[in-house]
Amino acid sequence: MFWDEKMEKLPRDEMVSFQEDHLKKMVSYAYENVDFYRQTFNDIGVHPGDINRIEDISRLPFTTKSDLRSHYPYGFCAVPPTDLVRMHASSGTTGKPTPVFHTKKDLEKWIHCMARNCYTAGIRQDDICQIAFKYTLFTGAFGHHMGVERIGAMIIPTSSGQTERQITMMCDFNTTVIHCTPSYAITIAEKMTEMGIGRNSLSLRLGIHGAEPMSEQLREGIEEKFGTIAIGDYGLTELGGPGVSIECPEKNGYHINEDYFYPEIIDPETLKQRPDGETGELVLTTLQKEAVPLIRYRTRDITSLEREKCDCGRTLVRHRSVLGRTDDMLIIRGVNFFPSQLESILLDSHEVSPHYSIHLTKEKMLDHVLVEIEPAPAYWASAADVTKSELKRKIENRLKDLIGLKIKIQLVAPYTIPRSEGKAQRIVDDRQA
Ligand code: DLL
Repeated sequence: MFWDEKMEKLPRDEMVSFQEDHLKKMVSYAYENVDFYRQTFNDIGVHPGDINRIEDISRLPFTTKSDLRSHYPYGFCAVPPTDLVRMHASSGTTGKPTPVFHTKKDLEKWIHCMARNCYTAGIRQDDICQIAFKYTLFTGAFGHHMGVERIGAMIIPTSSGQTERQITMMCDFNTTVIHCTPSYAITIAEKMTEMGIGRNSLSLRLGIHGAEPMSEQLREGIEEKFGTIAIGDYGLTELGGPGVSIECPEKNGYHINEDYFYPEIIDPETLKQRPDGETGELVLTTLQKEAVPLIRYRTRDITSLEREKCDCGRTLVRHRSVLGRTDDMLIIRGVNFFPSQLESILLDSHEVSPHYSIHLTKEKMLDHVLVEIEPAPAYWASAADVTKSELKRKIENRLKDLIGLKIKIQLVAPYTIPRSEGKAQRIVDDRQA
């Protein structure tokens, strides 16, 4: 049941004392080895010796992505470059990538977190795992690869793309676990339909899907199309990649590897901590990193924490599904919402396929949203125009009920919206144009 039973089931008081001990060491280590931390601590008059209890973390300054950017490339490294054994970088397509580095020890700990996560999801030694995250600078494929390898299951490192070949390999080699983004899972499922391959031709039983939000509707769609249980995993390059947290089969929140990453939720405006159960921005502090220690890193991801014991027996704190990033939040005529909130409505209707695109424009100084959705091919081919108009109106009304804003829907022909092989690009922002 457990990869690392002692730590996964550690009583709360023991976890807190473990975290306090590691936080103290981490803060001194960062202060002594990273100029940025020495300077920011000195600026606000905090010395590592002032940090004794876990609550003292709130006295420390935050670290942001722009701090990392302004110290590109090696500014946050606490070790000489000769001690580094691996670099990865964020998947952003504009500007310089945000790099992360690993020492030999970091790599070993990352592997441990990923093995723990993959085991929690349900991977066992006799599984055949097809890794359909892209093998590049992106952390997704390498992280999953190393975790599965540690468990001793077989890996098929297909990477993402070449979807027909991907499916053929799943059939021929009896793949039991697929690792990919939720949106690529949908692309694969759609290609299977095109190829006339049903879920019964596959041996799949489990999917691990991360790197982007997966609404409950999207999860249900994936599970139904593949006949799998779909588990979400979460992480970010700056903290090393996947390996921060994962759902267990209870699907009741993501268990955080809190012996490696200390989580807080803050109000992104006031920067004050928020209590368990309240939604806000996730902030993470590395407790064991050697190459790039990060203190109070603002992930920009919106979620909440739950500390009640999970039915799986793990005591590790959980975060709820990430709603989205603060920088992806849309503010249209004063109403705030995340694309993932629209997704649950858009996918709630069997006439609609799970492909949509959100277009933002500016008209007469006001922001406008138009959501393009693709009806399912069979519906599109057979439904009368009047039925299609009704579907459009029905979805518009549901969206209005959910977010209190009239959002225009446009039905577009099947296969019009570009398919994802990694993280889906759902938003087209033409407001500057
Ligand atoms: O996406 C690492 C990863 C790879 C995680 C594979 C899980 C599986 P980045 O490219 O740096 O790293 O993007 C990190 O993606 O801050 C979130 O906004 C988003 N994200 C990652 N996992 C999830 C998830 C990888 N399960 C950013 N749900 C993060 C929602 C997620 N958003």
